[in-house]
Amino acid sequence: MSKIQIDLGDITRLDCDAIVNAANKTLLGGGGVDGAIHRAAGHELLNECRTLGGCNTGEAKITKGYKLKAKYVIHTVGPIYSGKDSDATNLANCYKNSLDLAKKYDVHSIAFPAISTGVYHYPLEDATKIAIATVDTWLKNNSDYDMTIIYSCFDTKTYNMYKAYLKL
Ligand code: AR6
Repeated sequence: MSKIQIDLGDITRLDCDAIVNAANKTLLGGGGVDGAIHRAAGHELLNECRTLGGCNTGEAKITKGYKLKAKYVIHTVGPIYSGKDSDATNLANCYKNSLDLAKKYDVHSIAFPAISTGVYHYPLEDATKIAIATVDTWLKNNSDYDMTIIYSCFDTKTYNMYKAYLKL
């Protein structure tokens, strides 16, 4: 059994097993959702991130959630939009690898921000379609696993885009 939800607002306030961070390759913090997560989780998150040795585009690493309600933060690095075919593959890998890692840690509810659609300039509509298709495929391939997906949208434009494509 799985459920898909959309939430409008700040991902750091969500009460779920894991929230996903749209990080950069250093995993040492930044602006956007990355900055918000580091601020809300506290400095211990940065200390743990320092031990991880960074992360390649499309891959994912996990830490504890510290002061967040979420038990874990899954850090993934989206592509900086370039218009190449590899952008779509890399973005899809962010969602797939985050979900694989989540399952390994017995996570049953996970919130995703709209990875790469901020500072990394991935066109929102294309990114939304990739996110939804990749998550749907993962849920189908893991149909014996109970996973709730929350698409965390920080603005109404993103929220409405997800709403249109999810047909909720
Ligand atoms: N909760 C949910 N979504 C948020 C929040 C929040 N608190 N804050 C922003 N967003 P971005 P990227 C949305 O730029 O494009 C960082 O500096 C935002 O409105 O955070 O993957 C990293 O360190 C947008 O819809 O991530 C990297 O250097 C979405 O999250 C770089 O930015 C993603 O925007 C990553 O860029």
